[in-house]
Amino acid sequence: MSSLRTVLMLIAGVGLLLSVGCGGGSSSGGSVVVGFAQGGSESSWREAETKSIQDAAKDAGYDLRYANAEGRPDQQVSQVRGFIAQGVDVIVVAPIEKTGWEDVLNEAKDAGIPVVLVDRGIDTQDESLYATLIASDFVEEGRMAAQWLVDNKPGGARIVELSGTPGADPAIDRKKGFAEIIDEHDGFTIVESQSALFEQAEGKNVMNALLLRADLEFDVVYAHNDDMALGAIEAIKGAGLDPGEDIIVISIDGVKAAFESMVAGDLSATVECNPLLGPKVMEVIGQLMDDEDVPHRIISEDKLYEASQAAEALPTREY
Ligand code: GZL
Repeated sequence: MSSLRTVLMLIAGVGLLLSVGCGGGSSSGGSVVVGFAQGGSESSWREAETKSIQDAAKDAGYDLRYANAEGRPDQQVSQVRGFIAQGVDVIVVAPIEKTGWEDVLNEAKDAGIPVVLVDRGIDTQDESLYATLIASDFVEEGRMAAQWLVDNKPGGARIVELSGTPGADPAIDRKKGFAEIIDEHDGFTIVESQSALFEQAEGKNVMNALLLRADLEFDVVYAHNDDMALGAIEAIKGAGLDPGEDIIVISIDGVKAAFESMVAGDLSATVECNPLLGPKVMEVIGQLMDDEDVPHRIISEDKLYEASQAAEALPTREY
């Protein structure tokens, strides 16, 4: 074989390799640019989610641009608009609220930028505005918490609900699922429901105020996340009461501090809601960059843990 022919064959081979081997790369040919619009830092769950997405992007070799709206919905919409202006390859959003997304997601669609919703859903008539939603089933989480309660307090209960951020998908659906189950059982009533914004300090403040109310009697606290439950537990102890005995506290998320609280006998149960969504998000981004179909809804599996299981599970908790 002449050396010229060998060189030509090598060039053709390299060309072929390049043409089939660039799946997963950005339209510009460099590494995939991902804009991630996080909604806040209100809970330990969210800190774990942020880290998971940042770490997984690094492992995948993607260029992650990170914005955090710290609980301000308008700011989050502007940050998504900023990513569109930068021409990123894909936008990942953890929406603070369910509403207010149609305009900006239409702009992303017009710009040809796929959107991946992570951890919370949105209200829209147009399902084509996002490629997929990767999140837990929050109605089911609420049902699991309520089921534990009716099984473990069969005589009934007067329940205070500490709800999450108003307008947020998990706050709406955790309320709905919980109410659905307790409504089927006599003697279970929600005597008060207030938002504590998914924050521990706010959980403590709200519970302090409720404990001072002479008109309110309750023996259960259902918190939409662990941070608010842990704040409520501080307040209950501060009032000289025994959480787990005088007032039963149950919540959702399954963060490490919740397991520690269960081992200490304070929290009675928590429904795990996995924040380690990064690897799944990056897998989906890879598929989108390769023009593969992705399911429109990807549900993370959740599971309830009660205090008796906490000591054994604690060493294995990853967040
Ligand atoms: C759930 C997530 C919720 C967590 C909270 O996917 O949106 O928001 O339960 C968090 O702890 O702040």
